[in-house]
Amino acid sequence: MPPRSDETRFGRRRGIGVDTQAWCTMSEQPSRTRRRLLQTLGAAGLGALAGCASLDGPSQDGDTPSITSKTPPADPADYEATVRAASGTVQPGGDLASETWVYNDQFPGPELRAKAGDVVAFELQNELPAETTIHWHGVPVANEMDGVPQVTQQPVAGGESFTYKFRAEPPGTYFYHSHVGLQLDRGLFGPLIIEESDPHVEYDREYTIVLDDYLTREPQPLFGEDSFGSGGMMGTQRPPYAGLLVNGRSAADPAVFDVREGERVRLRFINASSATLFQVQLGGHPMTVSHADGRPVDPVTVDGFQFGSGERYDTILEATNPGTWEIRATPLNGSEPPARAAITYDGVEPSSPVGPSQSNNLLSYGDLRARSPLSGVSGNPDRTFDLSLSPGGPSGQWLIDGQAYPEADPLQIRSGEHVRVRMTNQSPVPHPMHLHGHFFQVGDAVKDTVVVPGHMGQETFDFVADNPGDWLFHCHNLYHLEAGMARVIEYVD
Ligand SMILES: [Cu+2]
Repeated sequence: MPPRSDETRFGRRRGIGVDTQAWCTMSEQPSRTRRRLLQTLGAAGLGALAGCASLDGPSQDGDTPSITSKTPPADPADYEATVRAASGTVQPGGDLASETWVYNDQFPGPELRAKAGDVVAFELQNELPAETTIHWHGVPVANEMDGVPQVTQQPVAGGESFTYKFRAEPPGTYFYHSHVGLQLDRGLFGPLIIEESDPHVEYDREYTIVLDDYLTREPQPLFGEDSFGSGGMMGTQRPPYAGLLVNGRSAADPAVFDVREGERVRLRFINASSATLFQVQLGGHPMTVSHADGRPVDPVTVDGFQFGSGERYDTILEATNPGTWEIRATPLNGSEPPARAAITYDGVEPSSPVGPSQSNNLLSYGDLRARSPLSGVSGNPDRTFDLSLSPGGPSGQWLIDGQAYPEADPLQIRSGEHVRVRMTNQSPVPHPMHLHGHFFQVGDAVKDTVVVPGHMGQETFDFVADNPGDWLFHCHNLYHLEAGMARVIEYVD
């Protein structure tokens, strides 16, 4: 890996003077060169850029209003919690115990819950022998709270702490995780729930169901001189996992969710895996999808759904079929046995869970209708990016439009713009693409992560540039991210 922390504006090369006049002249240079210069110059260079940047496209004196950068709330926190990253032992069941890195000695990390509108303050205490950060996946926080090393903050050194403060909104099902290297795949993740005051679906109880792909050894990057030769393109997609887990439990000692006959149960499914596309189904029950990536949708009843790393679906279970039933999450891009958990009805004799039958009605993005579509994304966009997703480079990197992060041009936008991103997947494997800091409209759904299928699959999303800052846009397969599949989306006004 290149030594990223030495190359960035949050890096260690401080104290280089910036001649603003010279910088404005430099801004005429190709943007990749500018980016490198900027990275070398450090934070001062950014300020200079803000004063003189020019780029093609709609100008600021057009009809795109300028939008002020979001800042963390000044109000005192309504809810505070400490999230301590440290080594710990996890025991998912069977022979899967390992010593790894976790939050608050729990695996997954503790469920953080807040009410919509609360000011929350989460103190990350880093007791790891490495730098770390926390990213609040899906929550449009102020840029400086987004937890992306070298893009939004200096990583937090071992022995140090950092408090993330933001307003918990909008309500939804989210998760939080380390955004440093492959740390998420060690176990540094947990659910984050922002409660609705007035949900559009009724339910009597709820459970959070976190799906994960689990290693018993330290994760290693899959790219490098040998990866293409040894495994081909598929070999660079994901490591062989020791098991697939529900809430940190393997099928040998599964998580069990109790329900009562007649109840409506909200199940919040989070794909917190590092590289696994899952198909999720229940034994004995259809699933009514009520939220996609935390955003409310018109309820749609299906036999199951597929989702990629970083996606979330909330579903309502109508408990009308007493028994013991299986929740099954089958990997679609791996050969491990499915992740399994059980739903048991109160008062029913324990028995082995009955699995789902063949499904012929799986959710597709076209089934999703957001209750509150994004405003500002109808009509023609102010700016369109056509991006190919492909493998490439001599060492098996993963590219967005031919470039591997961090040696990649930022995608430059202006505040207030309606931006369209069209992606074509020139590889055989799916890519769950995630945009930080914004929701986007994909078809009639509002999401923050969308899977672009393999073999020339295409997806298009639209968003409004309403949260100024530098934001990461990347594949949420960590091994692809680590191999370059990311770009910075940069506001230049
Ligand atoms: Cu990918």
